[in-house]
Amino acid sequence: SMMQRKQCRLIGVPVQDGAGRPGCEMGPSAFRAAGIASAIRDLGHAVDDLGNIAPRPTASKPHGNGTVKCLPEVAGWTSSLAEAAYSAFDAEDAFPVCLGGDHSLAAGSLTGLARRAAERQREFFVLWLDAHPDLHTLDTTRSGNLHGVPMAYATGQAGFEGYFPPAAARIRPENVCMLGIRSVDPAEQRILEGAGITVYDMRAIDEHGVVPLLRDFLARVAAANGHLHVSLDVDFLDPAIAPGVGTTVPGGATFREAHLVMEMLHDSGLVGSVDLVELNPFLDERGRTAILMVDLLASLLGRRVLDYPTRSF
Ligand code: HAR
Ligand code: MN
Ligand code: MN
Ligand code: MN
Repeated sequence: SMMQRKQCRLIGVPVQDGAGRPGCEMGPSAFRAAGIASAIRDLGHAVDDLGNIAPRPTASKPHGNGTVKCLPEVAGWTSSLAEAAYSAFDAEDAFPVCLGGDHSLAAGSLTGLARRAAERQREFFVLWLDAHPDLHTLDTTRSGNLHGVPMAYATGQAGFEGYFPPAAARIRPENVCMLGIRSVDPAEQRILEGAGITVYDMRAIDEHGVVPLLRDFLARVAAANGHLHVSLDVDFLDPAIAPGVGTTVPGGATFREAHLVMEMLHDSGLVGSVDLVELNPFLDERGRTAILMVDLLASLLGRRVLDYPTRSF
């Protein structure tokens, strides 16, 4: 078949210090209980479960914005995941999958993976599937929850120096596409306006459907022979189908919209790494959100209804 066989490397990142409420530390265990390794193996890929990483003690100054929570802890997770993701991405066919953990882990995954891509002279692209842009800086966050900042850190916004570890690599904002966005704080709106990030909110999905939006971005990645990283936040999905998350926002992607995104990503052959984040098993219902996230990853890795292409219409 045309399938590219991947060497999937599961990296458990049980961080919850970036979220406003506890529970995400159980995420990696829930993904494993939902059968993530066998779902990937059944598609013909290899799976190496590297276990869970631990945060590395990291020096971090106290921040003047007194609202920022758990800064040394999140800095420590960022440092250890940047290293673990870099190490796991040790071959062209290596396919790191970061099992969260809250979305603060993207500070480490994006910068560690981008460092490796840069060594290989591969342009690094990010598809950010989320209700939120997570584009606060340490100075603009009002909640103080650091799952709201990883995109600002990874794209090199000012104000992280001395608080977070120096970024292993910087993501070009022009190489980021956000899809499913429906909750943006005023400070994030201001950063977005100047940043050069492509943002497709839920209204764009309603008006056009996911197909032309994603097709455009994938064409840009393909033209650059880029590496595509997918960061999938549970709250991209509508809370009616994905209740296991601390930050539910109404009006999210439907079951079929989400699967169609994954199917298109698979067919593109461009994706080389993934984050699965914000799963909060304490808030889930009988594992349904964990199972849905595993099924979406399976679609991205080649699961389909029919074994042969039928898109001749
Ligand atoms: N923007 C809000 C804040 O900073 C909400 C951030 C929520 N982020 C996540 N991940 N749940 O996307 O508090
Ligand atoms: Mn997020
Ligand atoms: Mn979110
Ligand atoms: Mn690659």
